Amino acid sequence: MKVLMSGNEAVARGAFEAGVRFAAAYPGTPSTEILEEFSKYEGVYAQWSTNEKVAVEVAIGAALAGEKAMAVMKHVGVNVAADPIFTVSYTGTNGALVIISADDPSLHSSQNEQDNRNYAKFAKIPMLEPADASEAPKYIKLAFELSEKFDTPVFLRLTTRVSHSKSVVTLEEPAKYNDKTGFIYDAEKYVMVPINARTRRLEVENRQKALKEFVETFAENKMEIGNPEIGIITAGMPYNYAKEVFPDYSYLKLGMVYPLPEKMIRDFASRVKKIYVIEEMDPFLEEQIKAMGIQVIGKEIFPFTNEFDPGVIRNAIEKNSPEAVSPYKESLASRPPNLCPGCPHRGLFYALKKEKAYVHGDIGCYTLSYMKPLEGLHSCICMGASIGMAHGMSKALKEKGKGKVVGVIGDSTFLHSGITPLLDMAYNNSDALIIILDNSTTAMTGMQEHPGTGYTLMKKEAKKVNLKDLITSLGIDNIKIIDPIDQKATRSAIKEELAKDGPSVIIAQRPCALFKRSNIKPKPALKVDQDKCEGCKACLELNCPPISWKSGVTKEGSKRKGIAVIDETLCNGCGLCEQVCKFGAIS
Ligand SMILES: Cc1ncc(C[n+]2csc(CCOP(=O)(O)OP(=O)(O)O)c2C)c(N)n1
Repeated sequence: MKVLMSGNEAVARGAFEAGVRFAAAYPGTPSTEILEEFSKYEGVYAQWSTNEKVAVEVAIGAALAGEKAMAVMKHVGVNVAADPIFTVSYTGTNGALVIISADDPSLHSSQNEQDNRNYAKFAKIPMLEPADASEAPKYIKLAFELSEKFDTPVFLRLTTRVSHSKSVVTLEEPAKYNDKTGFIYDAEKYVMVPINARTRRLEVENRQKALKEFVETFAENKMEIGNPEIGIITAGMPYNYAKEVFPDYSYLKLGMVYPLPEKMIRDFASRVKKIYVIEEMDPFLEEQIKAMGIQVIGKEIFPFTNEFDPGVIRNAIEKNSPEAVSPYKESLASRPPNLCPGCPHRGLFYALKKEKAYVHGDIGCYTLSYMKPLEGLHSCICMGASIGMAHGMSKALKEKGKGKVVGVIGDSTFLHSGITPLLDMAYNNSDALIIILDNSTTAMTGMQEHPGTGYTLMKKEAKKVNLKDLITSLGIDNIKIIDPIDQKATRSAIKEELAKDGPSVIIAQRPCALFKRSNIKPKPALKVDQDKCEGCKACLELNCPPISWKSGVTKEGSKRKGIAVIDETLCNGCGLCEQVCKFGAIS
């Protein structure tokens, strides 16, 4: 049967067809749907881990027990997981281990644009890269086969466009699950103390050699000889773009982007006159091919940044210029993101702004509060960084920072990588205030469960971590729990905790406005009383989507030049604007 599937759905399907029954992940766009889809297949075990490092370690454990296991994450997740990844490359995997990295050229929803093909070379781990969803099932199967054959972890790299676009996928009969689980003692292979690691280090080089030979005949490295004047070496989604605009050129499409098939590349180079290497982001293939002594044209004319599209490729080759940009770029109106109506984060940041604090942010929906008019946070680096940064700044500013330095972090992010820096704060006696925005879910990536929600990915009830107890156990004495929509309570909690010496934590607790399991039911939409509104625009400072401004509505004896209006179809009735209006005009 043929079905239309996204790349992520196709990877999940392919893994299931390959007999994979074990997977762990931490959500992150563009990778998230892989585990969500995989978890729906019968007989599988799939879990959200607290972070990507844990996900990889869980998958390594399963692989050492003989399973075919996969760990899934977005590109920056590989940074978090890098420590175990670099060493499991030495130990090998016993069962099989595939690590999926979903990269995000153009930073559609990421804090950076790193090219994770570099990790393959850096960690000496082979990497496969499908060009679209239709190739994805075959590629994940091949990744597991390679892992078993060479006793190595294997990377499968996707990009946003492969993960999220749909292609026709041919479904195959799932392989029967073959239970090979058990544990074989082999300390020399699995205990990476220096004496053993030195031996394994040599094994890695032997494996590299074997892989380099294997890759010369790997069927997914495909040569298509057309017009011999121009040859294109490419991989992944850019192959489709190039094919669309230059169907007649000759192609070497690489299914394995590391290690490279040197003989095959030399053979291709001997058959064409001029070679372009077409790849998004880094000159990863280009540099390696140039190091073989083969002349190619690459980043002289293709951009280093952003996703390509057929227009980028056509422009670059026809205009022979790195200035070349896509002719399609200008057509979409920009739509800046905003917090949803009823979002609890809005209340917290509205109150926090009044303190004129130095706020270190983190990654989640709340990051959106940095924009005007809330201007709620003033830095954001990576998941978990807010706490360490607040602590560092507070120590550096000393007296100048007293009552000023704040870190804000979501509940999922806190559990991902906020616990250790908070322990550091307690241990080193910080004066910073940390605010945990506990909306009972991982909202930004689409409402995934985490240890604070009380449910697992597979919809089983789970132990729910008690944040207050956890934070107390780290050595923090000043802890307050507030509802961030309640402005009076929120403002006084922030004021009080900022004034204290030593570390403080406020847990701002209210479920996400879109959260289905919430016990807070949406209330009727609020309305503006036209007679009472003085047109002061205080409610507009909330940047709440339903609130807008209607000019030209004047009132006798008043400075009013217009009034606030609430779109009832958007308002969720949270009541924040009601508290902000000094004239009692909103109810
Ligand atoms: C290392 C890493 N992994 C995953 C992500 C993707 N991601 C961005 S924010 C976020 C979590 C947001 O949840 P939470 O902290 O609860 O805040 P909320 O969005 O619910 O306000 C995730 C998983 C990322 N940016 N970096």
